[in-house]
Amino acid sequence: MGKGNIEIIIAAEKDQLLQKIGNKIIHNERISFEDGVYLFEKAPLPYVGSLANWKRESLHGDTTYFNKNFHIEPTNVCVFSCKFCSYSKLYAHKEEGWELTIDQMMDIVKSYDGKPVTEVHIVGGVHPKLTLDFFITLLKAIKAHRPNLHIKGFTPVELDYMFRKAKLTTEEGMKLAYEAGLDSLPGGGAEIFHPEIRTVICADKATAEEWLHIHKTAHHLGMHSNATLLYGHIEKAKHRIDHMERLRQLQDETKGFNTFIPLKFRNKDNDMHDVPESTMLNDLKMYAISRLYLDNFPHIKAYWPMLGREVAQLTLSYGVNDIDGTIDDTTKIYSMAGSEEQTPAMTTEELVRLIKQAHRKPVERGTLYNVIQDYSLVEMD
Ligand code: V47
Ligand code: SF4
Repeated sequence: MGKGNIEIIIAAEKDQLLQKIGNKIIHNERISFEDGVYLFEKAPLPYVGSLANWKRESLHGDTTYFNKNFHIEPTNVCVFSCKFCSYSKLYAHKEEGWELTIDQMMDIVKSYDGKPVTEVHIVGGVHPKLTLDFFITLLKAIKAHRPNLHIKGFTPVELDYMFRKAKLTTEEGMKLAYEAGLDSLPGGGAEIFHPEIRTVICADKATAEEWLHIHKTAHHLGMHSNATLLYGHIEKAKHRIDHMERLRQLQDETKGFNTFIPLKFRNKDNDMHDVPESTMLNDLKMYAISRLYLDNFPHIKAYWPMLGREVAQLTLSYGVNDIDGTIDDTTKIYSMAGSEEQTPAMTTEELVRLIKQAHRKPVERGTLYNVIQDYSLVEMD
């Protein structure tokens, strides 16, 4: 969208404050906490959508990234009891859960030998018996087998628990994980930072401060990471903006975040099953405002397994420039929480088609956004 068009849209807006916020955005001025809350509470979707799309196109044009990755979930046994989690088997019911050995996880890695995946995403529950040593052995084994496979793994919730058990500081623990082959951190475990919500939905796990400290430590070691926000449950606009404000501040300091991923709360089979899920309109607004508020995050990603393919496709016009990879083992976390996706995988062909249908340019990337292949001119069957 050209600047002329967005100026016309801003000038046509009757609400003076919304006009002012729009003008800040197109002049690359930072919007405030109050502006962010106002956008959630008062802005019509087409208005925030146009601004977010303008911003997305000025940063990335039509380019829409995806990557080819696979997941390993070491265990679904977890000592914590997050109310929104449909996935973990509490330690008290661990007989219903599972845990994988190093050999079993290496068999998963080896099953991708010769396949063009570039990343493995390792994330699971917090099992009290799985130690930092165990995961260091796993990291080293993966790197010995396939040195170029990027390992994105472990949330601060898992790391914090392992470091404490090993009686290490965050700095010491992160350094060991990094040296063993951990390349970057995924965005999970962030949920909602604000204590008014965090103490209700996930009271017992790593705090906001601990989450941010672990990412900061990783950034200081030269690692990159992602950040998430679990939206659409009991949180209010001010909690979402508070969350993004804390991320924006850390990013100003370290510049270590690559991607922000709003995660839609799904309500099946968990202790929050009576909380209604957000509407598509609110989903799109969440993505658009993320693009506008997080002015120092290069990438905003839609995670299709939980959003559904069609809404994920729509988000490409609401600020999103990345759609999660061709995952052939859709994470159990979402399939158990009521994700609409029945098919466990999206092939490269399907993903490329989905992006092209939205009139965007599909580009396969590595984890750190190095271009692997531009699919815009590739004819798929
Ligand atoms: O932190 C758990 C979420 C997250 C539910 O960095 C739920 O590239 C919705 O962070 N409804 C883990 N969400 C997954 C994650 C992730 C996913 C894809 C890519 C990346 C990345 C990171 O899953 C948890 C939690 O916020 N989750 N239960 C639920 N009922
Ligand atoms: Fe455990 Fe993660 Fe589920 Fe919380 S969200 S109970 S930390 S697996």
